[in-house]
Amino acid sequence: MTHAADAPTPYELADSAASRLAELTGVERHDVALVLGSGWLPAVDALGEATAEIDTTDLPGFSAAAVAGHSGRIRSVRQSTLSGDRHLLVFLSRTHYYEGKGVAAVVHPIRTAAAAGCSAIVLTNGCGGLKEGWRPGQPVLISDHINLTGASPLVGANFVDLTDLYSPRLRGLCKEIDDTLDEGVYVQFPGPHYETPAEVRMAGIMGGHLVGMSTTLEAIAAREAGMEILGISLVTNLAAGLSGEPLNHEEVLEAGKAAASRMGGLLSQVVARV
Ligand code: 8IG
Repeated sequence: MTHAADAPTPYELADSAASRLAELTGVERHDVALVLGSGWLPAVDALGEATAEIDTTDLPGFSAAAVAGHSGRIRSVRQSTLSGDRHLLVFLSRTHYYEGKGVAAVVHPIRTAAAAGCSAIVLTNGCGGLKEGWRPGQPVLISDHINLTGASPLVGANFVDLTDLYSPRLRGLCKEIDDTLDEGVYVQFPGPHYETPAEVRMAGIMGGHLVGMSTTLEAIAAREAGMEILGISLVTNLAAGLSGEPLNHEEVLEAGKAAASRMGGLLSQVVARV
């Protein structure tokens, strides 16, 4: 036996968190999980009726989050659809890789959602946009990603396939709802600093269209857990060097407020059809 023999594995910790979540929310199983990124919080009320809201720190394995516009809370939302009620598990914030708490902490919500019964997850983020013509406030479907963190949530000889990581079926549903939606490749930088203009050019040469500090590690963990994944970026700013102006966090929050009703409508419609 190693010294870690009595420490829970990340999967056991997620099982404990899911059990406690069921107790605290009174919801035995959740159906679809959503993780809200920068600028997405104003869209949450469109999803349905909040039946419970808890602090992440009420659950095993979560630590406190602290970024303006994020709150370390988890909401259980009941959505009434033609095919009956479904229970959404909404993470109002995420743990970012740049917080230095380790990759296991970054993906603990994902594993908890899977353990809570979720078969699909919607990963949202706010990010910088590279494509000509994209404007702040514009949603973009993530078609694929490039993970520049150099990290993985998986440990050991666990060779998980990442083909079609971002579900073509769910992207298709989004386009049925809004046929103006564009797609792009999301590039995760480690952060917390934004990119230099040269790094943004590099991301473009590599085939990227969106630059951010989240999502890819979560998507990998969600794939490992067998969940269907939808990734949606809100372009909250043009990537560094493209607008002639420095980046700031306020424009991110502003773009979110301005886009809230469109984002809320898209999210609630797609979640109803997942
Ligand atoms: I909001 O331009 C947001 N998050 N890396 N670059 C990176 N992260 C971001 C950006 C951006 N905008």
